[in-house]
Amino acid sequence: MLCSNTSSKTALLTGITGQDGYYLTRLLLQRGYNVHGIVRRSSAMNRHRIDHLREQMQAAANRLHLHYGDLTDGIGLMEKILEVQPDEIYNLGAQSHVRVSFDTPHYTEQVNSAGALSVLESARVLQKQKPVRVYQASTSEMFGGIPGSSPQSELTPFHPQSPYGCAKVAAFQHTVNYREAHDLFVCNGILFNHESPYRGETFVTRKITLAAARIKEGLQDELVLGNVDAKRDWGFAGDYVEAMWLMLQQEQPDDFVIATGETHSVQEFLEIAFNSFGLDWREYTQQNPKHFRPAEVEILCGDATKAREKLGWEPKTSFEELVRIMLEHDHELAKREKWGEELAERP
Ligand code: NAP
Ligand code: G4F
Repeated sequence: MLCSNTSSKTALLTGITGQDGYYLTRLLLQRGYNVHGIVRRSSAMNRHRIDHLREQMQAAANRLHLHYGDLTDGIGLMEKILEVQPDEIYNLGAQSHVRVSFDTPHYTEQVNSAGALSVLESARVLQKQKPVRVYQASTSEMFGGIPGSSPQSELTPFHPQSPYGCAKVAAFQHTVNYREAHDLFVCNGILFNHESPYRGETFVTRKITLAAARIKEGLQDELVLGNVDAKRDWGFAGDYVEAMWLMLQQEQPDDFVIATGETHSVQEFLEIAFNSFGLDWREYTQQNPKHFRPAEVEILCGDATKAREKLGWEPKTSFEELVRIMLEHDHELAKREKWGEELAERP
């Protein structure tokens, strides 16, 4: 059951510059929210998705505000949260790359676990002044790999297989603890992989759709991957942010698995992507050990029955449609890149 009047609410997002930040900000602006986003300083601009959103939603752009901050700077974060006084906080910020977490385990722990704790502490302090609700971006990587434990639901034990997964389990547990110890309205969304044309370019789906399109246009010769046997439950990010929002509109806080219930291998993804351009993926794909992980989660497949029954949420976009949307987008990008090169070569 929904219990909200969304018209003049204020939301604060960490991770607003990422894939989910784009889709969630779009949804919140469409629903009349004032949206505040934490962006971290980097030497190159990291706001291309948000800039695109401002262009797409010019009429709502005055309700979108960005602030510098970092999940590793807990005091600055709390100051910002107390200043903005949000009704809802969505903690989407993370070092979100599983392979990279093996190279940067301490950093990943600081951002993904201690960072989440800083958000919860800020909400605990803010709650003394006004009610606040918090969404924590938990993940199917927390399930990791126990043979025979698929499909995974809210009742499946965690067995993370990476520093990323371990840090997210800690954040999950902190979130549950703040709910129980401090009576905070906090929810864990245990989201399975979700993708889109705004997906980061080093995640496997986007890496494949970009490469297939660029190979089709003669801009690239090969695609170098790791384990193509792994299976994932891939959904569309636009559908999944709806579930995040729904969790914070309920009467009681709770944790929910969000997934499609279908699983596909990386190889299947490759086949569909390359076939759609009339190409054979085997002719263009190499494997390199640097893209393998010291420990791999072999199969993820989620059971989102609880979300369907309690939130009324279900995915709207099929796997085939998701791949098609990503391919169409990346083919357009490749064609533009090719025209650009051809124009530059003209005398
Ligand atoms: P993403 O595209 O990689 O975005 C991550 C966001 O976190 C970016 O805005 C990034 O900023 C920000 N960030 C990174 N380090 C930070 C720091 N130290 N301080 C503040 N912000 C920082 O990830 P996503 O796919 O949108 O995922 C959103 C969240 O859901 C993440 O927490 C991820 O772990 C979790 N999740 C994702 C999936 C999925 O399949 N996409 C599934 C389950 C859970 P920059 O732009 O500056 O890098
Ligand atoms: O696209 P991936 O890097 O996603 P992964 O590791 O499943 O993590 C994503 O989903 C999680 C939810 O379960 C999120 F929490 C996390 O933040 C992130 O969004 O890799 C998917 C699969 C893996 O099995 C990987 O080993 O693809 C395999 N793979 C094979 N070659 C590759 C590659 N992955 C990447 N990134 N790059 C490769 O070249």
